[in-house]
Amino acid sequence: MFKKWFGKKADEPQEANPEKTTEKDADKGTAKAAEKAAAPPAAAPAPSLAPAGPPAAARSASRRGAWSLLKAGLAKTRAGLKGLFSFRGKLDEAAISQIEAQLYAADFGPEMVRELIDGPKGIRAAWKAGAFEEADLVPGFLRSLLREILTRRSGELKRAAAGPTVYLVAGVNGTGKTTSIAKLAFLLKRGGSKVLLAAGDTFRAAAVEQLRVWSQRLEIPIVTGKPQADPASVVYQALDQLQRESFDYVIVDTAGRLHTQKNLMRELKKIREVIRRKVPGAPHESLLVLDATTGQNALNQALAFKEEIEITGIILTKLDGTAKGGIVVTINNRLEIPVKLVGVGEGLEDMESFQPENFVDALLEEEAAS
Ligand SMILES: Nc1nc2c(ncn2[C@@H]2O[C@H](COP(=O)(O)OP(=O)(O)O)[C@@H](O)[C@H]2O)c(=O)[nH]1
Ligand SMILES: [Mg+2]
Repeated sequence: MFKKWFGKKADEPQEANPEKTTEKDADKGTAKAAEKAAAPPAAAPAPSLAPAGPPAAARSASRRGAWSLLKAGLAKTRAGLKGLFSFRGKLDEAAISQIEAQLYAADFGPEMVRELIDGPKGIRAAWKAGAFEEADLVPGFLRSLLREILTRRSGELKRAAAGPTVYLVAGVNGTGKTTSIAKLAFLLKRGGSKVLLAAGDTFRAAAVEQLRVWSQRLEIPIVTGKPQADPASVVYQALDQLQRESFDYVIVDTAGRLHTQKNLMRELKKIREVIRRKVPGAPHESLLVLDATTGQNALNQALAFKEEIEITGIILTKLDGTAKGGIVVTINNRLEIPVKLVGVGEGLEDMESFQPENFVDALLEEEAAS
């Protein structure tokens, strides 16, 4: 049943697809670019990712930078939701139907739309209780309800209480694993941490090369194996180096795989086992990378992966390439796994830790007021 969106034969590792482009290309040179240009060139990292938090001033500059980044990344979704700001007078059934349709269009997903519209704290209940004499209260109402729902299950990236932290990164091919690893390594390094990369995607030389290029750009060491080497052995070597040279973090890249590829899922389990045995308490996060532009399919991928291996957090990429940013809400709610990082572009700085308040504000800010 997953074949139509996975689209590859079982047990055949998927090929890397660095040329893959998204709708984002159409955005080049537009408002997004202008907004990015206006942002501080080197915003400090999200405090949670730095070993010792940056000073307060840097932190507030960072928040501003991250805020405009997220706002730019969610531009398409926000544009799709702008009808929510147009209601005037008293709310009625027709307006509620329109709200419902817009939430669906933004990929909030059936369960979440039901909760927002018909849940005990939803719009219809509030309307019946007389809370909507003024329909222009809708965006504010949705903002606070969404914040509450998202905060139920949100979380920062975990770190080892003492000693090195290991992050394992997995997912379907082309979702943005390698790029996200580079972005994360960049954030951690900028926060003052010593980072090591492990090129666990040994299936294709090009995949190792891609991570090597990032490692050179970032000036972060990398452990690679021979072509077709057992990825678990590469990870083992990386963990050896981690312990010998006292790194703070190792981030493990893996080959793209489908949950139906049983031998590749076994391989992933083996990698986890090697990590678990070699570093007590590790991996501190097993992160599944999902491509937001695939909408509800991303959710299906996650459900399928979750059946196979333990996933502790989601990296949701390419939010900039979709008008369906509501998928973040769906994923957070349905999976019982928090979205921890969101990717909003191809550049190194285009990722941030997921914070419900910022996300909801960026999603539902009235364009005229921004
Ligand atoms: N627009 C956009 N593109 C992204 C993002 N993250 C990754 N990509 C692009 O997605 C493509 C596949 O990324 P890659 O990291 O090679 O995926 P992998 O196969 O999962 O390792 C590349 O062209 C990346 O530049 C993102 O947040 N936004
Ligand atoms: Mg890759």
